[in-house]
Amino acid sequence: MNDLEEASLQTHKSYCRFCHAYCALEVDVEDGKVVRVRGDASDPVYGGYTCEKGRELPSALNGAERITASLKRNAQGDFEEIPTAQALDEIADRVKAIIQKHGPQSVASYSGTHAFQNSAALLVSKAFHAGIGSPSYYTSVTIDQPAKFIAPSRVGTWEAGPHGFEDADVSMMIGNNTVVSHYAPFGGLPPFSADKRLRDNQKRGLKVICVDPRRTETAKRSDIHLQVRPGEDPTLLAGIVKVILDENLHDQEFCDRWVEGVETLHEAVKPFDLDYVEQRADVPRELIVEAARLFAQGPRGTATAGTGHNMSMRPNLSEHLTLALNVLCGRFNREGERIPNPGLLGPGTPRRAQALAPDPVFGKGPQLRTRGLGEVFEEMPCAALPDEMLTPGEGQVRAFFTIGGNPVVAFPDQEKTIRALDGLDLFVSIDRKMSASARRADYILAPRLSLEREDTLVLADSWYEQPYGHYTPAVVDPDLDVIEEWEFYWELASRLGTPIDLEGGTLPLDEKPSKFEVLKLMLGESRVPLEKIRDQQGGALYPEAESLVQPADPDAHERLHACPDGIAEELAEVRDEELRDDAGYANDANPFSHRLICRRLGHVYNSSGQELSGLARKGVTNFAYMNELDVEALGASNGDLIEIESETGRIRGVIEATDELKPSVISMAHAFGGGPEVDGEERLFGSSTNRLVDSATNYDPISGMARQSGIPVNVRLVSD
Ligand SMILES: Nc1nc2c(c(=O)[nH]1)N[C@H]1C(S)=C(S)[C@@H](COP(=O)(O)OP(=O)(O)OC[C@H]3O[C@@H](n4cnc5c(=O)[nH]c(N)nc54)[C@H](O)[C@@H]3O)O[C@H]1N2
Ligand SMILES: Nc1nc2c(c(=O)[nH]1)N[C@H]1C(S)=C(S)[C@@H](COP(=O)(O)OP(=O)(O)OC[C@H]3O[C@@H](n4cnc5c(=O)[nH]c(N)nc54)[C@H](O)[C@@H]3O)O[C@H]1N2
Ligand code: SF4
Ligand SMILES: [Mo]
Repeated sequence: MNDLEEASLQTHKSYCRFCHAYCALEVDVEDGKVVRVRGDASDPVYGGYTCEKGRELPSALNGAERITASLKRNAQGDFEEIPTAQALDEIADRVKAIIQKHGPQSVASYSGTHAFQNSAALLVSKAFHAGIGSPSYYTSVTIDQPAKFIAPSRVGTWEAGPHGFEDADVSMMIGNNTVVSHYAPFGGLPPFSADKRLRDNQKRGLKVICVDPRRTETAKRSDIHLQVRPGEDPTLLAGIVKVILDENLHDQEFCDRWVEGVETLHEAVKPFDLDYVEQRADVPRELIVEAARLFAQGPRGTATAGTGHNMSMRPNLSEHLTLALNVLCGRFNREGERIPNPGLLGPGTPRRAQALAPDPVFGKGPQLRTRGLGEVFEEMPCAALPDEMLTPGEGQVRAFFTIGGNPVVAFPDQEKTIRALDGLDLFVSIDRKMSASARRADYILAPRLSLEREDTLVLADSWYEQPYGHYTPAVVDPDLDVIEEWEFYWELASRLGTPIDLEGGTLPLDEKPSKFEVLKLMLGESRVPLEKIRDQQGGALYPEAESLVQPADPDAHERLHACPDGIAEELAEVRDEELRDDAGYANDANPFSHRLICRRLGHVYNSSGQELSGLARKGVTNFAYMNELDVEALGASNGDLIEIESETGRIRGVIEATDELKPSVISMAHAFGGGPEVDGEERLFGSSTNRLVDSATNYDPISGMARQSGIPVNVRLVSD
């Protein structure tokens, strides 16, 4: 590098927003362009870690596939560039007319995974909807793991929170592969430099139990791997709970003081004896007992679950039984202990060693017209959104905004989703590329991307096991006519004259506030002032946020519910299911030979990344991974095409043999492929497993979650 080049090169601290792990970065900028990123080795939490996706950020910002100007569909159906301000005027006029004619409920938003990466998008969008009086607010949480909110809301919560990971003796990870996904619920393996973190903790003695139908990267490192039959977590977990209670391995002192319903739960799991569980879940009884004893022995550490069992049938029951393991074994922080995840941005209220009453997050608030579904934790369930677009009458969704999401490949029942989107009066997408969904929109607004935005760690605030914070300025300005996701809602609200009320006050509508002002109003009073985090370069620890668990109120009387209403009944239903087909699968009238399960691939993020050449090199199709014996039985070999058919749809996939799966299981990533326009090009684009998913019959009655893993399918060899 010569002196001149060196002079124009600047390095800034920031963080990656390709996924929810937010790795701290050093970003090299030359002539206003990001040319390189690397992990910030001085960061106290990440220590310099990045993954293959984060390292492609320069091409995500500068790549040819980036939408660099807002687009409008013309009368011929083609997209034409339009100034963003003009697009906003036109959109606002159309929204006004739609609200006048059909009421506010007809205007809906869906925030997908990339909306979560903009720290102001979600809450401003939600407040916009409240401001126009529309309950039609949807996010990807309701096609992800809504059971994570539902289960504790039925059980009650422990104010001082669950044990953390860093001092755990045991960790049970169920349908969760954090070393690849960089996702874990609190108490599980923190997703920050996860691989090294797992290794370091195992070195100090942590024991790991993994529950997964695939011998994943996590399973390979585990002390015990329970290779459960897809969808049979309720049975397996009921069996583990039964062993713990039969053998009196639970924390009796904790349960006596703080838990009710232990006997009821014990009674409800009685029919799940080892013979039955072994046969149904296909896990050797010795391993079930060993896992139960190892977990119960603890004494510290939690059971946590990822998408695996949440995508399967009965997610609320599985998530409840996961939580029940923690409740029975008392895996909560006690008086005088350090709170592992104090968070910086929440209010500084004390955390006491006591139970808080259950407060169900469902069954109240507005109802939908679809399948008896309604609001869950103040959101509407995505699985019902296409029906709400298609069903005529009052409340029909006519105007739809998708923000950093791709419903065509992410929502259950692709055919219905496409029909619903194509029938809208107005469809606006904010997306950086011409995704399978964006290509169906009336307007595509070009977003300001990560590294071009100021942001702070709102979503992840309570995920850190240290008092960690990071506020990044925008590192570059793209010099394009682009918009932030929250600005879209502010621009609409200012044109409609509707309020955006946030925690700390109302957004001014006459003059656009700065992002900092928006974040301040959004967060209200925070434990560490946002100014302080903003003024610090890079990620840092804020020891003043450290806190210890306070004693319980002397008259604390609430208790955690080990077996809230509905759980015993659901367990009884599970036990009543007939084990019908050869593979021992329950509850399916039709004899399907295989089960298709979900998984994540390291080099892409749902439907993002496939378009970047550096990542595409690692594969552009979502291989259908299957056991060698299954491949042989088809008379096939690696690279051959198969047709995979469920009760309601069919896709094609490229075979890849693996010994990580038992026979009869196919493991395939979702969010590949596109609409019918890429049919026949599975080798180039993959295919959408959601074409196999039926949202109308196999769904959870509380959250609407459809069965998106453990999908019963048949397979046959086909030719190109
Ligand atoms: N069968 C099955 N279905 C599933 C799942 C499964 O395991 N199996 N998983 C479910 C889960 S957990 C989730 S979260 C959903 C995901 O559902 P979605 O969030 O709807 O899907 P993504 O593919 O993540 O969509 C992200 C979109 O954001 C765009 N994007 C990328 N960067 C930016 C940016 O900086 N700004 C903006 N505005 N847009 C950007 C991408 O181009 C892409 O179109 O899918 C669910 N669907
Ligand atoms: N690289 C990468 N990272 C990602 C994503 C990505 O697409 N790529 N997506 C992001 C998103 S949106 C999310 S929500 C998180 C999800 O994060 P994780 O939940 O950790 O996602 P996965 O890695 O798919 O792990 C799910 C596991 O569940 C297993 N599984 C499938 N069916 C069953 C079942 O019936 N029972 C049990 N016990 N296990 C089952 C699968 O084999 C798989 O190993 O990851 C995020 N991170
Ligand atoms: S894990 Fe990878 S994609 Fe996720 S934040 Fe870190 S570098 Fe970015
Ligand atoms: Mo997700």
